[in-house]
Amino acid sequence: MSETSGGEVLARMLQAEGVEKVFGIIDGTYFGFYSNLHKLGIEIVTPRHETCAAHMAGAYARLTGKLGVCMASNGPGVANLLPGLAVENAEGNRVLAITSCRRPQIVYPDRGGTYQSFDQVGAISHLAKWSHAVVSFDRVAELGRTALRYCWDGRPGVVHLDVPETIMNGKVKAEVSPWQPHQYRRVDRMVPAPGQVELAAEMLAAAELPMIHAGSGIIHADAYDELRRVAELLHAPVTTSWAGRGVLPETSELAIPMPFIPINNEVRNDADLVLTVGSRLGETDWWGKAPYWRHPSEQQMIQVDIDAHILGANKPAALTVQADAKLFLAALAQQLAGLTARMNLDARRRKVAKYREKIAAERAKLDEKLEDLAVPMNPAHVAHACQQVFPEGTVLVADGGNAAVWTMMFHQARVPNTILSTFKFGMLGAGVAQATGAAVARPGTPICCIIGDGAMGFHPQEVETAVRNGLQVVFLVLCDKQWGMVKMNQQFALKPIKTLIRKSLGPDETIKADLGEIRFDELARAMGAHGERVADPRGLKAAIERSLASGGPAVIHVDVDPVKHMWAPGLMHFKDMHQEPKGK
Ligand SMILES: Cc1ncc(C[n+]2csc(CCOP(=O)(O)OP(=O)(O)O)c2C)c(N)n1
Ligand SMILES: [Mg+2]
Repeated sequence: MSETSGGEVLARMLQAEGVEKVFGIIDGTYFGFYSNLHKLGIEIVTPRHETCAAHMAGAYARLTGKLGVCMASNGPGVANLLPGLAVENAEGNRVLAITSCRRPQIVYPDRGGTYQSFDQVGAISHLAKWSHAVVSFDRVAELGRTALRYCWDGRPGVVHLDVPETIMNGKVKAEVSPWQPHQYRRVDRMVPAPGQVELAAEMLAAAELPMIHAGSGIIHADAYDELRRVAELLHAPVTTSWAGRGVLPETSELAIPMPFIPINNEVRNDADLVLTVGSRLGETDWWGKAPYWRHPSEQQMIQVDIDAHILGANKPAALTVQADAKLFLAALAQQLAGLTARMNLDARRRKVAKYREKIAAERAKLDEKLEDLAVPMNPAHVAHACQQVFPEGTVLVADGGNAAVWTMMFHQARVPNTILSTFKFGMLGAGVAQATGAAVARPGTPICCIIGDGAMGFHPQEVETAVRNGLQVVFLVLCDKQWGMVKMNQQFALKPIKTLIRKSLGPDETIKADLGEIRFDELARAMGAHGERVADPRGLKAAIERSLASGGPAVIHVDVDPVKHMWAPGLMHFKDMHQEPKGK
């Protein structure tokens, strides 16, 4: 037995788990942890705000399928980490947070006046899958294994381990070599019961108009090919959750892109059987309820999920299957291959062709906005130009507000798992760190981040993180000098008729909705990045090309027409979503 610290034990466990990166800001209270990460060759990526460490870990986890690990130091570091953990847990990203806390003798409970201390587990346990403190050195390894077991069990989310500074740094005589992951957690995929696969295949073959609803469980299971195969065998249209967008490339005739909400509603009302895979059917899926979906009395559901707590949670299911999505869909495809002769494929084809016509018409209507060449530009140009200039398969990060709505409407998801946002949380500013985390996950390829001027103001400092770490993120900041999305809501709340007639109220008619200007291009240059400012849509592509050619991070300050920006397409559906669906 040799001398070791709790920090070393944890670092070695992470190494055994294959962890290659840890995101966080250094501090003396866990020197024993990160100095060992460093010694073992695990890279420490340091943002300039702890909440960004959580988002970077989340984006990294989602894009790589690996565990995202972040760390923060007791008191202020952990307090700064909290919003990021709340968001990453909500989004369902596999993030392990390791934090330091003060010595066990003076915390849990606080002796009264303990420096840099609060009830970290108490706070995080409300926003994580599991959160516990280590109470003595002999439990570091055991609780580390428990944390890792939770990380890989059920729906991904945040798991937290709080480790006292004395245990992190203090040395004791102990066994150093960690258990291997298969010795303490499930490492194989969960196999579906064969009888359930057969039954699902029979139901889907017999259905008149089956459809598939796919969530981000498809991403976590890497089940894109299997999803496509099942959809093709059934000739079933595929809708997705917002976070699942692109799991079936939108170039497929069976893909019903999420932004075309009325067509999504139509598909969901036509289907007599829904195969839901890896989705909770949450509020952004309108809870699976009428009138957005057909009433359960006329629409059966087969629900497949890795997490038993999701099955039948929001919509009644005729068949619930707890299984890995990839294995289930692969087995289902095998079964379905023998049943195609029994399917009413002609009827399904006719329906899908109708949906395609409607999508094309809707697309053409939206694309009329691209003919608008006024200065400052119509925001429609931004995502469109990005898709033309960035290489195919570039990860696109859409931050919140109207900037995200415009981005979603003018981007086509052609490659699975290439869109990041905070779909469930709508956390302004998270996109900055998601983009830098994405660049760590996809080294050597540029990342595109489209973000509002309000949101960029939350975390512009992370441009320096990108510079320091050689991460090629191109930020396109849509500058309307207002909290655009909220200003639009306010206008309708305050003076709806005048808003409809004039399109915009006067400067003193809204409440604190306007912002001053930050020259994001100049700010970028001050941090060592490339900076551009563009207001003319005819100059946009060239600005993106120059930014990419700079080879490093870049910020393009894009002046958009503030009134057109407020009138983002599809906003009324977003407002509707905030009400309980009226169907029983
Ligand atoms: C952290 C955070 N604070 C507040 C909100 C509420 N909110 C939603 S959209 C929005 C305005 C966004 O402004 P901006 O980032 O400039 O984007 P725009 O809508 O102007 O494109 C606000 C304040 C939020 N979603 N997230
Ligand atoms: Mg704005």
